[in-house]
Amino acid sequence: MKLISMIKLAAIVLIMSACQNSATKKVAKKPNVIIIYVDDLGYGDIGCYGATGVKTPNLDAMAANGVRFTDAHCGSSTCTPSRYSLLTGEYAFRINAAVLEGDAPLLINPDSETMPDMFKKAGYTTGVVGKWHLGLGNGQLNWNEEVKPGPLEIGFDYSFLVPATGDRVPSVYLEDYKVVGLDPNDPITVSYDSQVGDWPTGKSNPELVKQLADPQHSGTITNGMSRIGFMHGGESAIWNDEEMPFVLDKKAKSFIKDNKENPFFLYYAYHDIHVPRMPNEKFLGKSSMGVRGDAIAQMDWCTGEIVKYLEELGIAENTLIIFSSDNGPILDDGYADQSVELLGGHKPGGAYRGGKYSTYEAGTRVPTITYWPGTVKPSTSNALLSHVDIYASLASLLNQNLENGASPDGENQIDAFLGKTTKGKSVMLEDCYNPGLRMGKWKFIPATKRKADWIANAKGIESGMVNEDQLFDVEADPAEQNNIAKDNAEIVTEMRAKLKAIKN
Ligand code: NG6
Ligand code: CA
Repeated sequence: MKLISMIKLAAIVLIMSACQNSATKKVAKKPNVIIIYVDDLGYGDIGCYGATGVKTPNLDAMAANGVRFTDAHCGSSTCTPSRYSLLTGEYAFRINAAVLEGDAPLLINPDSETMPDMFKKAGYTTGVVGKWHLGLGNGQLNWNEEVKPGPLEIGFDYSFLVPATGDRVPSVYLEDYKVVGLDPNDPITVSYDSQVGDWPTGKSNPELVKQLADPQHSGTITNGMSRIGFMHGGESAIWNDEEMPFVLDKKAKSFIKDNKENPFFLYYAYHDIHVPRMPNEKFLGKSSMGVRGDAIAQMDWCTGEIVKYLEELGIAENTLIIFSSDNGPILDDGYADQSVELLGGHKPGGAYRGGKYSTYEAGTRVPTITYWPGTVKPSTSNALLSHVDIYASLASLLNQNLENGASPDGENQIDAFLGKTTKGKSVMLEDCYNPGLRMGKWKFIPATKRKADWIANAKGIESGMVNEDQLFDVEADPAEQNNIAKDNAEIVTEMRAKLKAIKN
């Protein structure tokens, strides 16, 4: 080869490797994203939001070094609808989503575009660890075969699930399509209608349970707790509630480790602090409020573990964590767990009224923190935000177009989520049993004749379902005590029209 062509060749090789380098650098810059979703954590339940009965040092540090939101809302005041809107960017009322039983079919249409689909298109590996509660299968679930469709059909590459809730059977983990630890000679049968097999229930053998339960939670006893629904078999697969946080922590960490070299999205959904609350002995007595407070301490520990692990792996500065909850607080949600949640003036819903199941503010206004060391500047933001916007906001962060009807109800609020602006949504739906609307400081809940069946009868739960229009100024009256609908007829008319427009 002539010298001149050798020089040309060397130059080409140099340019090519430079291009490759910058391509790899660009890939490495794609931030990992972890959504940590707590179950039933109220606005006032952690230290940085005013908790008094329990210490949450890990979350307080995260908030002090991230953005702490004071007016961010989950999609709905119950689990299934909130998670549906988080992962699809669509309000759950559009498909009539409600709290699902443990054998309900998959709620998200596998043909629709989802948040994990968006991440995959952007070149990410996607995983879900923890509580699912979005249904599995097509309606004829056989837990002894491959359980699908599920998360893997809606965009996740990996899944390790608590299939529904901690208080619903089957009390087994599902990894990808398979029940973990299942002995094929001891198959699982599940029913939500009537007793299956001969395992004791909370109704037949209340002397066997660790916590007494209401009639709905008096089905089959597994690991000393009666649950909703009946199951038999799969004994070797039954989870141990007290070990659950460690099991989930291990799975979340191994997913992170396996993907530390490439961009990943992890949806990490805790079982805590949902019922049954059975924290590990490591956390018993960590709060002054009984097991509900201890479960908060445990949840705080789990969060600290993830932050520390990212630091250990050297990827903390390339990882955005979004921390929040799927609905507001609830005290005894079926079990008499002897907690003294209100001791010492602890306010699970903070200054707000209502809680889980409710359209009042505490139903959906939940602790929300974004944390991305080196990128997100520490601040407090009063931007009005909804989790329904997270999908569209992350798509914008990754320069992904939303196509084929993706995220129909989501707005791009990425600047607000990253604390670059405190201007959030101008109008926000609280997609609860009786949907309400926020417009700036105004909160409107339309009159309804509908009764929230058992919720209306449940002690201490204010659903917000009343037979007259309600309008509150949540800035001046955060506890929604003064209904000023009658004095502000024009605002009521405007907000009613906006609510109707969203519904249509
Ligand atoms: C309700 C359960 C409640 C809880 C909830 C789901 C009764 C009386 N109550 O139906 O205990 O499991 O469903 O909670 O059965 S959520 O956080 O997943 O929405
Ligand atoms: Ca919940």
